[in-house]
Amino acid sequence: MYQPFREFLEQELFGRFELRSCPIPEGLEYNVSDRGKNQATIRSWCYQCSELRKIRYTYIDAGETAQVFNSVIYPSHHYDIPLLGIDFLTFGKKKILVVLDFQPLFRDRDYQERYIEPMKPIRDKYDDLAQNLEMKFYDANQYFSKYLLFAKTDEETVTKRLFPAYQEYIRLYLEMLDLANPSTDPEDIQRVVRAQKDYDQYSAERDPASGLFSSYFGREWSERFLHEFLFEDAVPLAVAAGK
Ligand code: BLA
Repeated sequence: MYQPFREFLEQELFGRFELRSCPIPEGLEYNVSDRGKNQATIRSWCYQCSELRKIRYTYIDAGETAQVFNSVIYPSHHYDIPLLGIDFLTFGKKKILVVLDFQPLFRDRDYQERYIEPMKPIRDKYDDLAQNLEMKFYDANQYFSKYLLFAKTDEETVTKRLFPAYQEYIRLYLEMLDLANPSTDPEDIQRVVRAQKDYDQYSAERDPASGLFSSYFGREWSERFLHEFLFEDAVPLAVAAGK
């Protein structure tokens, strides 16, 4: 269901950058779960280039039971621009939840002006996809912008509205990156290193997907996937507590 979204992302990235594959830890690139008749596969891709230090995306295909496309793009630490976050989920025939955002690393006004305000015209055009839903797992004021797309929707809207909105957001993001000035100031760079790391920590601790992964692929695989691939810069709680 979200394959055209994945293909579009790949075309844009491969067309603009010299991408190199990043290794995905052994066993995490692909998995298949056979629970009765509902087979589920999970596959992930990871690339980098000089402007983008980690581009990762994952597709879960459990047929009619679940279709998920999830991605985070982390710019190089020389850029303070937001992370690009994508989370499109379909469960069964009915439940479709889509989230798309430029995930801010900082919250000052200047940052907002530079990197978030440019999203407004697109956000306004796709008002139907910005539903101001309440967040249960995350804090909407942390790592989410005020112009995120966040909607409970249906298949037709995914094709007719989300797809063009997605194309516009991705193109804007890549244009923004193109125009951004990489910093060479070690302090700026350290500030971005910390902010991206905090994002991983925050996300690893809150990610509502760990239950989903565990149910398909077991707890142990799920933990590894979360900490060794999705949010590899997060320190697992047990380690942080010195256990
Ligand atoms: C919610 N994301 C969810 C949910 C799941 C995932 C299972 C809960 C859906 C429900 O309400 O039943 C799934 N999250 C995943 C998957 C991965 C993952 C499969 O990290 C990894 C492969 N989530 C993101 C990114 C964004 C994001 C990058 O990973 C930003 C665009 C947003 N997901 C997001 C939000 C919600 C969500 C805002 C709703 C959570 C809430 O209500 O607090």
